Amino acid sequence: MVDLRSDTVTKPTPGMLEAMFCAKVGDDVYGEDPTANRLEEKVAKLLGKEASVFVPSGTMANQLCLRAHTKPGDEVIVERASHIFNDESGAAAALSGVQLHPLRGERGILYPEQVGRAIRNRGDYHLPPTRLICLENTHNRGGGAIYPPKAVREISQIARKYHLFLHMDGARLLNATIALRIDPIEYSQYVDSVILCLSKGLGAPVGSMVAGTKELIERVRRFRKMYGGGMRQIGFLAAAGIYALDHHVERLAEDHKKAARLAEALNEIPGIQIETQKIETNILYFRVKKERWTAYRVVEGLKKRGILVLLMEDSLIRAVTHLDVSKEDIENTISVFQEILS
Ligand code: TLP
Repeated sequence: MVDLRSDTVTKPTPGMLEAMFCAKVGDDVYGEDPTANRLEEKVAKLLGKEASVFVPSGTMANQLCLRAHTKPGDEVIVERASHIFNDESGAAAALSGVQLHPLRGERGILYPEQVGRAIRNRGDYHLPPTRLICLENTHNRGGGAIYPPKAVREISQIARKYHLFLHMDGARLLNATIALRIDPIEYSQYVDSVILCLSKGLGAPVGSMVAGTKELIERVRRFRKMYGGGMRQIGFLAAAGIYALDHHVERLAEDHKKAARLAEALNEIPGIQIETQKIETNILYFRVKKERWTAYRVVEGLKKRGILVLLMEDSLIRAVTHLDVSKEDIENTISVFQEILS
């Protein structure tokens, strides 16, 4: 099977499994897991933040930040197609009691003027107080779009001016920094909290990191416990994260090349319309525009021939490249597409 549904599907490599097997562990709820502590120090340093904490998932990482930054009744500015708005099962309302204020970005990217205009006037108590702005980098439903660091800097200036917090859902932050060849600090310096996922393109089986000030991370730890995310001998998982950061960051560039190659070839096939105008990282979206062919039929046809892609709402199809998809798999995928749509 060539599984292009998501970069979350990667399985640990033999080297990663070896690192997990050899991990020194302790009880992390008591702060005694040496490997988890090492990972947390490593990620804090990578992102130029005072502290970081390991959490089970990207969703929990985002939600802990929302909870730590806000009070019930606050408003949070998000992008209309963001993961926090669409893919976290309504958690912001259920767990933090906040109202999300979605703005429509360009490929998921919000522009500073637009954010500035959306901030509520605090003098009027009809209005919910804006407390937090969330940016997603890279933007998943935006087709792996990269936030321009300049836009993040300008949005951070607006946030500071209005005393708002700024959060970055950097589930795929390192895809952005590898593509731009910049230090992750070029983003993290502007935000109060940043998350990154170890379990996507980096190839670890589980885990995400939240980074910020010591004070914020203490609050996040408390809420992590409250949400049932306080785990025990997590060094086995943290070891996979350390291995991923040591071995799988630079190689993200290969995933970007594979996505670009796939998009270029799909673009040549009559009946396929690539939605992602510009392939910047490892995610692409496309539609099927061929008589008698539905997106469902294409997805099922591919599946029968060993290719998995994701059927989204509105007949959009997503393909994501990652560690477990080789160049040959991409060429094979292209041939299968040509065959079934010819
Ligand atoms: N995204 C998953 C699905 O939930 C859609 C995927 O397959 O792409 N932020 C962003 C930008 C994400 O894309 C995801 C996962 C998360 C957060 C949440 O991560 P997990 O799945 O670890 O909760």
